[in-house]
Amino acid sequence: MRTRVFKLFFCLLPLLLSLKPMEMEAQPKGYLYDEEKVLSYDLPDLLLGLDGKRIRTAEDWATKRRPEILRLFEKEVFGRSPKKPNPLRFEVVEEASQALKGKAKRKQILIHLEKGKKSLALNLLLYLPVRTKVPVSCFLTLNFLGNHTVHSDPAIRIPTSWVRDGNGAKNNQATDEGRGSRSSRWAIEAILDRGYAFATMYYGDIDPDFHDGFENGVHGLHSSSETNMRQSDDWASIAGWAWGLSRGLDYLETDSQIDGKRVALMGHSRLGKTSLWAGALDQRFALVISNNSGCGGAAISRRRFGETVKRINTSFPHWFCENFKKYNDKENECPVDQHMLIALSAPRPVYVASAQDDKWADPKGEFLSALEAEPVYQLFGHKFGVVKQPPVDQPVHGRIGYHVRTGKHDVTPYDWEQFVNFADKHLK
Ligand code: GTR
Repeated sequence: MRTRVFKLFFCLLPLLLSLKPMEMEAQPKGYLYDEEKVLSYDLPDLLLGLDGKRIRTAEDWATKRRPEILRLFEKEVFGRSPKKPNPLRFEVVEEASQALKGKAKRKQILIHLEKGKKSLALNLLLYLPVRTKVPVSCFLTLNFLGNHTVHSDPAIRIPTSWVRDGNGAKNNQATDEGRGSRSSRWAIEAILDRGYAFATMYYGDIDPDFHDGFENGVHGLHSSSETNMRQSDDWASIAGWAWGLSRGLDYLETDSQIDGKRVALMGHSRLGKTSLWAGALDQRFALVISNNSGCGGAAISRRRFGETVKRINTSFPHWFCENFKKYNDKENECPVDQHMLIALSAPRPVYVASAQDDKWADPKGEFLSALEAEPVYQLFGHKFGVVKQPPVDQPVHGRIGYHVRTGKHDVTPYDWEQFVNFADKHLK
């Protein structure tokens, strides 16, 4: 009997070890995970202008409705961001013609931001494929734990800005121990093999991911002590990270080896919300990908499936602008919903990726946003190509791309394979 219990314990050990606190939190209790219980709702009309007139042409969308919706998202959801800074200076701090076993060239760039006496520097890591004609298309991404965590390459610089503890970080400082700890999420070699450059920035360089009263990062850079009174539509952290992505693109546009007109944005989870907002604000991004972005990203808020507006505003009070809190438990009163955020990418190709077990992010709601955004793409003569959610692991690559893969909240090589296929179709 004793040996049987012992054996059972050892059989279950890998499962027990896999239940780390973060994963256990993935589906918090007390929220809706049952499709049958989703209440009916009406989405704000994507193509009805604020003047009551219906939008019927691509031109009317681009000149009338798009700016209206963009302003609503600024005012009610993400907050208003400042313009491109001046001066903006780029410094190549490290360069190697042979990296990743000869597969890549590596460049590390500091993006220097200045405002009066204050300054901030953002690290950008860039790998370029060696066997491709330049200029090349590029994926630009943000990472959660520092550039050095995306690959075990010993030359990647370690951030000096605030980092969440764990994965080699101690006392909110990254260490060498974290090197490569998140490499499973970044199919860098596969991306290079397909002829794309890969660029990444650490989101904490741009703005630390905790409620610091908006004193540090890009918010601190822009605030002045006399007028530190925040307005209800001032930018919060997601808008800050999105603004940082545009600074990354500012650099990429100056690099002769990169085709600045073919830069694809990719972000996961909170950074998937960020890539959608960055792509909406900055139309220089040629393609936009959101992976498992959920509430405040691709998922329809009015469904209240998984994470809700109230819950996200409570757990992460620094992500959205103050006005967004008005919609806690009042999603139906918000003048926008997330299909409109997807539509702001139009007519550029946009990709929404979900994971079957990531109920917290509402895979069905993520799909429905993509579907509901299609009428705008149709004004430009583009299609999505489906009317109902495709089965798992069966990607659809119209001008809008979508897949729901088996598995949990994560970024996998399978996801990257679909993103690169999608980019091949639309960027090459
Ligand atoms: C969760 C949050 C989600 C998602 C995720 C992440 O805790 O509730 O909205 O953004 O974090 O970014 O990993």
